[in-house]
Amino acid sequence: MIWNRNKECMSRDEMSALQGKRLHKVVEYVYHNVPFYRDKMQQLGLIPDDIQTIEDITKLPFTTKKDLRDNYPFGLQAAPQSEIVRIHASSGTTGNATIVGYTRKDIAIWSECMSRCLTAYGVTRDDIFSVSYGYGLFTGGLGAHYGVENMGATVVPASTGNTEKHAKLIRDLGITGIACTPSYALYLAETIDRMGIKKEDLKLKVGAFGAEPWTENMRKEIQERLGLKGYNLYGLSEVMGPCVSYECKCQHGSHICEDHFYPEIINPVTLEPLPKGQTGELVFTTLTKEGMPVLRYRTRDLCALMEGECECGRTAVRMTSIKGRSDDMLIIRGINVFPSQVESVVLSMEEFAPRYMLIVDRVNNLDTLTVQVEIRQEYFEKALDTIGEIDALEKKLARKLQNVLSISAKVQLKEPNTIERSQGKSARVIDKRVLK
Ligand code: DLL
Repeated sequence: MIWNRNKECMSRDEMSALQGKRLHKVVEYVYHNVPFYRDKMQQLGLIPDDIQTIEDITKLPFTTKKDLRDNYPFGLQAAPQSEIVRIHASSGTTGNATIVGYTRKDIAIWSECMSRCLTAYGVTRDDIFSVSYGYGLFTGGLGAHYGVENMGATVVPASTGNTEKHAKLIRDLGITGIACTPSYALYLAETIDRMGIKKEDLKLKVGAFGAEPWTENMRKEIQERLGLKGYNLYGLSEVMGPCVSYECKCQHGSHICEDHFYPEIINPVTLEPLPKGQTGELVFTTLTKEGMPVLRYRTRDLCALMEGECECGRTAVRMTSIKGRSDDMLIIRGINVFPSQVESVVLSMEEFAPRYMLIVDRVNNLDTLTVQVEIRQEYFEKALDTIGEIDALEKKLARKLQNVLSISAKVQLKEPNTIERSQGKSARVIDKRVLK
């Protein structure tokens, strides 16, 4: 089944013509409504009429997460506040979140694209679908939720946490589909085992997994343990949320909703477009968004584009799985974490030297984060006499980190000069997770 045959199966010429028309419109719209884009275009000597076809896109400037951060909170918003019906936020690199506002039309397009994904996975109105991405500022929960409702299937807004209760609901309600991070799916499988629930007692058929990198081995393990078929779901808040691309039954790359999100692949160093099929940094331009459109947004995700019709009948261009990042962003329990966010917290506390280390691990399929920080020599000599004081300082840092990162971290205070100094570029992260 195909949710929107008109758009998902367009001929290349029709698609390019539509993209060109939409690109011109969005460029005109941001030129008149977002001073940031107008300034950037003026610096390049561009006016909206210079952008007529989709090929003209390479004339436009790039947008980065730093641009969003520098214009925090609403600087890149194009629609008036009265038109914004929802706001989501994603991690910034130094504590300031990236704020994304959506108009009613944006939410309708998001839901439509999410319904395309679910239909490609084989979900129908008869399915009961549980959404176990976090609900809240993160786009995962509400994004997937609206897509399920939009297509008329039944949504169970299970969210994360409370896994035993969730496992019981999956069995008792005969839940047939689940949307969550792949690592949460493995954790759920373990919980189900521990509770003595058998795979045969479950009706699960489909999993919509994303928000973090995962491998074919993880897919196999999840499928085996939960008795379902796992599909990739990709997206990012700055562009929309989950729904930007999705696997079909052929599972040979993820189809991009390219009538709404135009993809390019660039060399992250020279910023030049790369020839078709080469791996580089994925860049998106939103073609229809009203709330916060982005022009040539650098995702930092590394992948390649695959053209040509897929056996499923869709013509929409596909992207390979994400091969890595061109920056230092970590994804821990589905949440984006930048080492610089930890640094900003450490530097804000006089008790600490600017020496820290993030240790990321995966224990029983759950990501853990440990932050080691060196206590400043003066402070160590003067103030830290008792275990109680060390304990209080640990708790204070843990609280601040939780506030900034939105996930909990275990804090380990270190004596002065004990965190290993690296020779060249300082290594701040030890990621022990091996994605098998
Ligand atoms: O993670 C949106 C989302 C929610 C996607 C639920 C899929 C499912 P952000 O928090 O802004 O948004 O993080 C976006 O997560 O640039 C990738 O690095 C990574 N990512 C998202 N989906 C995948 C995936 C959501 N399927 C960042 N595979 C992106 C690998 C993914 N990485």
